[in-house]
Amino acid sequence: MRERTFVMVKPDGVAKGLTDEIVARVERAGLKIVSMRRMKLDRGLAEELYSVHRGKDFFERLVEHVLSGEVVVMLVEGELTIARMRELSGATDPAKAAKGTIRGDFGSSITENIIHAADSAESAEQELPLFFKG
Ligand code: FUP
Repeated sequence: MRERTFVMVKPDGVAKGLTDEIVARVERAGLKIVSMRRMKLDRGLAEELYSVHRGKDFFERLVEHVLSGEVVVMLVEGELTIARMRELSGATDPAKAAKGTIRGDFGSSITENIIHAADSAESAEQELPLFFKG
């Protein structure tokens, strides 16, 4: 099933110079980056992106992290893209993420875990329009 999903290289990933590496991994997985943009989030957008986590103890830390520098947002398309981007990303906590995954290879903590990838079709539908029109 052809799907679209939302992916974001977080500020720690951009700062570590990992954008090209992540683009290469996504493309090698046979997925297509339809659109990509480097940008700085504002607080409203960051809080909307993570609105499902509002009220949790890590919410403020998470928002502060994604506001701490530039991010690279991507619209990614392909067969089973949502599941495949989650596989490429690895477990949320880099300490638990498998080697060969983006978080397992490069993440330093559960907050500084390099990449965001929508976790379901519903999340992708909510997140994509925040960043990409049409
Ligand atoms: P994921 O979908 O893998 O990004 O993970 P979650 O939706 O559970 O969490 C979203 C983001 O919240 C994670 F990328 C990192 C952050 N987070 C924390 O900082 N602390 C936690 O205990 C859990 C999540």
